[in-house]
Amino acid sequence: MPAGRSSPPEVPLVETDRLETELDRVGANAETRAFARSLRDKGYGVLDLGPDGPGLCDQAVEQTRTWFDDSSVQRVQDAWRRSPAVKALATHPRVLAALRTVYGREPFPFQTLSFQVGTEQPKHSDAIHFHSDPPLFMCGVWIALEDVALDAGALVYWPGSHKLPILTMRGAGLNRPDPEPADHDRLYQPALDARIAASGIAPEHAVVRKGQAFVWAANLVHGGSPITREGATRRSLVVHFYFEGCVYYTPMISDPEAGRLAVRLPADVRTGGWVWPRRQGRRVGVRPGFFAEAVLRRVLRRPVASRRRG
Ligand SMILES: O=C(O)CCC(=O)C(=O)O
Repeated sequence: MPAGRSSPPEVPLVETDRLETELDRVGANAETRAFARSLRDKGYGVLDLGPDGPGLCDQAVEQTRTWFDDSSVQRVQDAWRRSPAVKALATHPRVLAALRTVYGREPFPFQTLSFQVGTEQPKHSDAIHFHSDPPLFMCGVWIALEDVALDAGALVYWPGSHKLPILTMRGAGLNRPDPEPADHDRLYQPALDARIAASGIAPEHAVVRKGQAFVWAANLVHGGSPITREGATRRSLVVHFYFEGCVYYTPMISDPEAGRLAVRLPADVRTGGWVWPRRQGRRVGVRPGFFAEAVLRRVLRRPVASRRRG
């Protein structure tokens, strides 16, 4: 918990009117204030990693290059386990300090995804993949490892969509207590598409520079835009963060309305260990499959490559 606070907030400070008081309390500089207000109002904020950022980006590209020698590899999960530069970016002090201030709990990175080209990923909110109890203590940090060009499949996002109600599997029309990943494509995706169309929100693109981090709130709708220039690269690192002292779960296979959570055991990139889910300070049981997976990944320390479909 950040120094000077007695008990952790149940709602991220960035979602409350206590944000400005906190910015004053920590003596936040102009960049952090602008970042915090943008995250509050639009659901995203940009941070510059500072003088060491571009060099770390180059090293991260170099240290992950051989994974992409196989052109069918689309992404590499958890390269931080082998690449010191990826780990340094995922635990960058500027990012940790800004998140600590705006959320009011201690942030920890639990996963990294390395990309060489754009993902063209359909629109989604991370709150269907990773969520927390109390809610919204999760965010994504997208780091540009090279300057981003619009035609290289820039990250696309719908500003302000983080304020829409969180779409759950039941909210998307599922009438069972045991959602499966296939239900996501069948129900969640069309329901989210319809919700965004009805909102009238126009999409924007994250055309950021090498060494900048684009941070999105858990419920900001985002995805990868089409690559319109053949052969364009879009080297990037996505770092997913949780915050200490929460329950962590996978909403896509949970029934939060009935209190049935698929509780995860997230890795802790800072230490190489993990962070136990907790409610009111007490440990909460983890789904056995997730426990086994966490143990395996910790022992093997091996990044996982995913190939393009089709
Ligand atoms: O990098 C992209 O194009 C999308 C990444 C993304 O949506 C995610 O990791 O949640």
